Amino acid sequence: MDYSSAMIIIHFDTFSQLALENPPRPCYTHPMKNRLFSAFILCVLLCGLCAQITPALSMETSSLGIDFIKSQEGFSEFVYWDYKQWSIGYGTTVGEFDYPEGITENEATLLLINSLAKYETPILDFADKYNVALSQPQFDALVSFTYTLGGGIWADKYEDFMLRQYLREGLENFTRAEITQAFENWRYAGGVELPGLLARRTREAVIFQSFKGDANGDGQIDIDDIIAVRDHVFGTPLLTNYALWRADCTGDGRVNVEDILAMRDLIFGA
Ligand SMILES: [Ca+2]
Repeated sequence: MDYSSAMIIIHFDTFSQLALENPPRPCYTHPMKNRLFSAFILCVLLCGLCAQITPALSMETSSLGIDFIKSQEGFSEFVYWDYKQWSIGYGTTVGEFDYPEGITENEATLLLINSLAKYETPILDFADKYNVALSQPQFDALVSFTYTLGGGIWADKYEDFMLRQYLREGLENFTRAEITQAFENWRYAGGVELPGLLARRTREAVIFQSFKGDANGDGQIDIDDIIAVRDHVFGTPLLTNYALWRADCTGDGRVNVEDILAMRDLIFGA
């Protein structure tokens, strides 16, 4: 919801109500007060406009995104050597001799959350610079991607890598297979292909290409998605995480019969 617009509407309604209850009285107002009031109103309007045209700058990794990174990193109570650096918890970089007593899972989650800004900011800077709009699943997938590669990957000197190129040129110009491949290209560490890293890239690509109605995440809305949501609604809840996000076709935060009807309308026409 655009709260800035709502606030302005509420303010105008309040002003209208006050005007009805208190008819204007002739009075003297110093010209400087008029100018200050005009400047104040202009600032309020400009702030509202800025809030509307820079939504990407306020994005944060969702709780689903944090859970995904945790699931991919795995938990380590003690410091360990992770390819190029010492890490602890859910892959948080630390010094070799930090946390000699180890950490709990809650402490590790806090360390992870506190470290996310350094991966989120380069993505947001890139998105802002090239006017790239990102959905929440797209942003989450890019944060997970960047978590393993470092924020420097979004620097201009790496402009030849495919995912970056696709984002700049518009994802609608590329196929689902091409976008998946753009993620899976980053499956090597030290020149060695790592199956675990490839699996993570594939999962990131599915999250990245999430859209409402495609419950099973295969890239299209069809009868299989309706069956998946039907089974979830009428049987044992089966859908979790981003599948639940995709199944929420109406976008009201719940998965129910209304989503099945919305998906039916998308498939067969309203
Ligand atoms: Ca589907």
